[in-house]
Amino acid sequence: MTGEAAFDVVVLGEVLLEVGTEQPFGHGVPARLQVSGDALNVAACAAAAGARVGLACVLTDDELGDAVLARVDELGVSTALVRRRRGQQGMYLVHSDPEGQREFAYARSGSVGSSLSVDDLDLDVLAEAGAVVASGITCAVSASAAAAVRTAAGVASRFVYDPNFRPRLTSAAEAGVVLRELAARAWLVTPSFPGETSALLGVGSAVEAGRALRALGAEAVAVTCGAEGVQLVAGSGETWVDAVPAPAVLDQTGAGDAVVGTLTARLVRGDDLVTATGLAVAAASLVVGGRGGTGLVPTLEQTRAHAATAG
Ligand code: KDG
Repeated sequence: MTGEAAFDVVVLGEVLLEVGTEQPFGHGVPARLQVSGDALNVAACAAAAGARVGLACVLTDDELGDAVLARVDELGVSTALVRRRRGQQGMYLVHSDPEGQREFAYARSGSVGSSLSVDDLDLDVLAEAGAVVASGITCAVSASAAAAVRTAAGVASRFVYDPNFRPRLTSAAEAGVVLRELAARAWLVTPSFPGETSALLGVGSAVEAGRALRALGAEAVAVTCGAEGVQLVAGSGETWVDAVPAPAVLDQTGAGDAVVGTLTARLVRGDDLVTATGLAVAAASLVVGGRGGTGLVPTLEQTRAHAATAG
């Protein structure tokens, strides 16, 4: 190991084109094209929160891939770990969702992003990174991507796992098995309550979920409880962190990713768990004021100012 690591945070996953509408889908409905995907949303928020961030993903080797790559760069995320090859860019449709209730409609089966594999990873870079982040979505998109996540979890000094359960990509039973396996290697796990904690762990409270994941081996658990706050369960104790009221709620897409990205970045940059979580909930409460996963990515200055309003 020579000197400082290249990255504070490396995120693994698939970048997706996002087609967003404000009305139910239908022929002729005006749509907005954006670049998103949970990995990019996490990476963008981590970069905005002051971390040096790399995104390990696969993009197409055409003009569309060039445009997606330009957006990754524009969000302050390094493109050094991005691989390019022939294939189809994955996408999803989202109808702006203030309540956070809707399922995404995907066109990603066999996409270039889901072809991510261990061969695409630089294991030395992952081992040196301050933290490596992956999600249940990445585990669900293909066997090769799931293997890449397992390998990354094995080499990372701090592995962060966001279960991000998507019933259109996997079953609760399978996602639960993957969660249990990866929790055992995790520095931080970020399930959501009540959806993921009940479907994947079969527990009825956020604290029980945190305890169950700690018992499986996770060092710390941050159970996100939507607009209420975050339940932390860690070696240092069990702490509740209140959410910060959102100034505007247009679309909840990416709110959970904002928590994961901001929390991971601030922990790696040296904040304690409670302070980092306070900033993470503040960032998420600003993100819901934008449309799409990366429609509004607050700067660290904006996030700190917003967190301060919570008193
Ligand atoms: O967390 C938000 C993501 O779910 C959204 O950006 C779409 O990445 C996405 C996915 O694969 O569902």
